[in-house]
Amino acid sequence: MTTEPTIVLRRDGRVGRILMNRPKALNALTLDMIRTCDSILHEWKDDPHVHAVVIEGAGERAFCAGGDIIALREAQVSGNREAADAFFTEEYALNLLIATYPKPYIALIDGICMGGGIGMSVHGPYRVATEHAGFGMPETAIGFFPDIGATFLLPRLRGHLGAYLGLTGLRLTGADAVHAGLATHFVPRARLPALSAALAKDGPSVLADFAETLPPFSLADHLDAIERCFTAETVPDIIAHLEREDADWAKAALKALRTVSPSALYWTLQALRNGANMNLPEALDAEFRLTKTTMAHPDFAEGVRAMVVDKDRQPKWSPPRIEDVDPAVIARLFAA
Ligand code: QUE
Repeated sequence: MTTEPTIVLRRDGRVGRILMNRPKALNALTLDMIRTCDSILHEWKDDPHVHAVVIEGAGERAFCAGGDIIALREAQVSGNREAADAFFTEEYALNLLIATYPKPYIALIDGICMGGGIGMSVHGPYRVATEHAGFGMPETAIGFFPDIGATFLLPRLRGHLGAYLGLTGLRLTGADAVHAGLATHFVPRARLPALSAALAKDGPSVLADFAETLPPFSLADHLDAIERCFTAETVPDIIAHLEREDADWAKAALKALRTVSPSALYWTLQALRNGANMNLPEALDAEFRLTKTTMAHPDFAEGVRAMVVDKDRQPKWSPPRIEDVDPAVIARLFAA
């Protein structure tokens, strides 16, 4: 029996190619995958034949759905903090390596790109999104928080879009991701093979030839209202502002906020606020510390159970309501 490698590496013309290859698991990142990417990026850094790196996900459904949170949940519930620490230490180091990589790093994002998948793409200089791309940071739905440097990235999006995305977990299409600044180029799926071949031949300068004119930002008419609502100081204030907006986008946002972990809303808003004043290494360090305290909260194991393990989508949050979250309990998670 042969097992498929979870990362497929290939040299092709002027580029080194990385394929995340767990299509049935939506290319969710295991520690092995993170280690393989880290070591090849170090090797290619000093390889004069590799002028740029191109990363893609296998299959049509996903670029990368995130981290292997099933394994992380098991590590947490069995008290194996070393395993969780190793995962996040190495994942965040890889995010920083991508952010500081001395050669062009080009992500071709066709399908969902969430959490750890954002970490594998958005820190690089070139992020190509197709009409099938879906960008999201849905960690509040699993009782976690937007990590992988998202506490650095999200507060820097315009008009408090980052708080909107990070709290609700709602997804952006590929074109909207370009408008929001998460992606840099919009290229139809049908042209990706030609783009990929051209990148191997001529490097990132070909991107401009493939990028399509963007359709309008679907949130364009709501940006002012999003800013008004998500600039609010506290989670209950954001809810109160949204309740005053008589619009479908606000109803969808409210529905999302009332579904995800109430505690995670609180610690996510605080983490995003803190990250606004940090550089990327500082934000990743703060995120690492926050993984320890938030994963020990019952909502993490319960959220992963409900959304990914049992898939019943009926998490029992503690406390169950936004109104019952004690801000002092949240504050302690940041002091640890
Ligand atoms: C929220 C999330 C994640 C999620 C579902 C959510 C997430 C993540 C996965 C995921 C998906 C497929 C897999 C896997 C994990 O799902 O971050 O191992 O095979 O990684 O509602 O934040």
